[in-house]
Amino acid sequence: MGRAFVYVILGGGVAAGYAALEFARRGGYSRGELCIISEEAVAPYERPALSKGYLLPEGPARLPGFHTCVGANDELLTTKWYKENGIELVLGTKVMAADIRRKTLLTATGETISYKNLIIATGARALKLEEFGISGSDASNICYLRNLDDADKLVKVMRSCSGGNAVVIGGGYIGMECAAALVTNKIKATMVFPENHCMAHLFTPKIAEYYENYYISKGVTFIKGTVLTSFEKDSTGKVTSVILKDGKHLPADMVVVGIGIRANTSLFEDQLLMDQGGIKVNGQMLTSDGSVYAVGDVAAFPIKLFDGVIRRLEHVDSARRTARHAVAAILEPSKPRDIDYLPFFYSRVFTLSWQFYGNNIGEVVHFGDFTTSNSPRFGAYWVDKSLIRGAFLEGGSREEYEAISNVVRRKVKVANIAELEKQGLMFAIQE
Ligand code: FAD
Ligand code: NAD
Ligand code: ISD
Repeated sequence: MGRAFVYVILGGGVAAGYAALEFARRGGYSRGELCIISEEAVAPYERPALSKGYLLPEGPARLPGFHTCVGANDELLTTKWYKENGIELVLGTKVMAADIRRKTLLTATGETISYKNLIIATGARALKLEEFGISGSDASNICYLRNLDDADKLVKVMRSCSGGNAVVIGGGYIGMECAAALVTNKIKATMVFPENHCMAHLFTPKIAEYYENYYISKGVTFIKGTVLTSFEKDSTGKVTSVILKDGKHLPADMVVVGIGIRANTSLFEDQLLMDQGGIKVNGQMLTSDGSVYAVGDVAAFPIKLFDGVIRRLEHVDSARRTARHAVAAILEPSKPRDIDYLPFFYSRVFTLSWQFYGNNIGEVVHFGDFTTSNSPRFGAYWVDKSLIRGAFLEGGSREEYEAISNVVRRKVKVANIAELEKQGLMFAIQE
């Protein structure tokens, strides 16, 4: 049993949705020639909503409201849209094997799907505590967060824990956004992570201090520089406390775990070149096989702005843009154009909102007011070899974010660090 398509998008997440829209806009396929195969049961959606709007106690975001591509203020691609645009959605279908030489995919239902061009958009999976030697994280009140099912479990568990205690494992994006959601849902949150401060991969100690103090003012507790070793459970298998390395017991009605991800590369590891834990592609998102592209979290691609260094980015803007770029490369092979991507990360928690552009390398120059919790506006530049390489801003306007992104994209020269510090945000605005 089998079906044949010209174009197959494997994975039905953010990148798949944006790739579909790009195909539809360019019109480079006929009805029935393009499909998306996804393990998930629903059409592609804006994954970032799962740790933000989806977790709100009042008026939470729900599908179909946040299907792609509303996160980029573009069309809402409902199931009906895919039908109208002749794109087949093969949902609830996991691909178990891929044969790059034969150009076929084998699904869990035993179907063989063949393609002429494949776009791999398999994203990533949440790392499990078991991978760090800690068992029991399948308990009914322990939550990971990667997909809609995880988010539904989290909402259900939160609703059953109102007024109770949550322990959040991990001080990265999931930890920070979920801790904010927990206290907003009237659940006391204690964050536990091994680093000295939150968001250690991006924030400077000074930036982190601001957010930690803000979180503390909202009732979040931080336990830093340590890890958990095990869980204590009741007779029903529910976690009742988290046990830390120093033997301390943290009472827990629920646990949220955000300890990083692994790109979903396993179908291709012995068939395509890998790099940075992902599938290596060139500037057109083409893998080491001439018919196969990779986009989104799974793709390791050259960043022109970083002198062609290969990076795998785990962020939504990158998924959207690499997806569109791959489709353009497929449909316009005569106009090969290398992606020129400016890395962009952001988060929104409580009433705070920040954006970061570029690379956090070099000397850090902070600016703005780090003391107010009321409409704060502060940030930092990263300066390497006298050039602006990265910029962070909390509480900026659209124009201000555009200004900091511009100085990073242009690698503006810094003649005098003290002057940059004095000018702060004005440096970017005046450039
Ligand atoms: P995904 O969106 O993960 O999609 C991968 C798809 O592939 C899934 O549908 C999956 O089921 C499917 N799949 C995988 N393997 C198979 C298989 N074998 N067979 C069939 N289907 C398969 N980034 C930001 O920049 N800002 C944010 O605020 C932000 N918030 C986030 C909040 C959460 C809760 C999460 C989990 C991530 C967030 N991110 C954010 C990261 C962002 O969502 C990802 O970078 C983005 O989703 C990557 O898109 P993707 O299409 O590559 O992968
Ligand atoms: P992360 O990489 O942001 O953070 C992982 C954290 O896990 C680290 O900061 C560390 O504190 C912690 N950690 C690592 N090993 C640990 C251990 N053994 N015990 C305890 N803590 C440990 O990853 P995440 O927060 O899990 O996020 C998952 C993915 O979702 C990432 O790709 C992220 O980019 C994406 N995401 C992004 C956003 C955003 O961009 N706003 C929001 C949510 C999720
Ligand atoms: O990019 C995003 C983001 O951060 C969200 O919360 O998309 C979603 C929403 O804008 C879609 O509802």
